[in-house]
Amino acid sequence: MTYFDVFNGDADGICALHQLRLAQPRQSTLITGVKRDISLLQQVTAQAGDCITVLDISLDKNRDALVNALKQGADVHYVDHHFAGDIPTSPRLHAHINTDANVCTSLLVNDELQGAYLAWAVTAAFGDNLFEAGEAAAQPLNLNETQIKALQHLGILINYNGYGTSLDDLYFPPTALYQAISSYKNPFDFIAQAPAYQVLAQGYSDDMKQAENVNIHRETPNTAILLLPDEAWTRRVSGVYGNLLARQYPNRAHALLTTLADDTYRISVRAPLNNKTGADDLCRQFPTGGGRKAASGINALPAEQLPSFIQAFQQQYQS
Ligand SMILES: [Mn+2]
Repeated sequence: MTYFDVFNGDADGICALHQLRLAQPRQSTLITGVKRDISLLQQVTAQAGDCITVLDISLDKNRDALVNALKQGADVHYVDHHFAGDIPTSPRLHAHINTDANVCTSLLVNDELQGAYLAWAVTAAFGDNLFEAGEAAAQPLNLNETQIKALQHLGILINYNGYGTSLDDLYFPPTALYQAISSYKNPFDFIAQAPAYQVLAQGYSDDMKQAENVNIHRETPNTAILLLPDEAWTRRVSGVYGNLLARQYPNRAHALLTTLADDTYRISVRAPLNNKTGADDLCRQFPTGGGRKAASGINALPAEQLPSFIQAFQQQYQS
């Protein structure tokens, strides 16, 4: 019998697993990848009696592998907040899915664990750019302003580490970052003591300085499109920079486009923070698109579809 932990390589995925394994330590096979690598469940070759935990990856994008694992006789605990579509019914599937725009997987896990490791769930909410939900969830911790800011920055840094086209772009493979975090019950100790924290803080600061020099490519009163070169720093920073812009301009929707060598665009969409809707529907209209209501993306938009993407984006958020 094998345990598999399958999790998104971003802050939410890592902090969700971290909470679960603090509560219930287990030797498991870890399966993860860069944030956008979400077809993860197919990497599991399940056998009867195996226990699979799946965190923070869309069920809709993993349904075939899920159905297959259940058919093989594995038990699956699935926690997520992305679009799920039809959820298979099986006595072996324990699905905890909530696509509310103000929850994240780590907050759902926090509910399951009755707040046992709340500070890590709050960290993840900040990582997923859920600043209001994160602060609301943090109430019982009675943190001061400085401590809240520290968890916000930690969430952003762990999330930042997940962005890239391949693992080569990242400072740490997400398994390594999870392992670096796994011995810390308290995120403030991780911040104070872990060398990995210092590495991420420096990398983030360098990348963000470059991002702030990028001009806006197209702008309407409620939308802005930025065009980024395809370099390791843009692959790392585009998602967190999009989150920052969303917080700075809460009434504006943002699309960050990266020109790729094969004549496609990688796109990150952020709905306005004051109107967290539609980003998932918008991106799903295009090949390789998906995500959540507030934050979504397209992995490889063919160049000839760029005008229709821009039109659909501007139309979606025109008012
Ligand atoms: Mn998430």
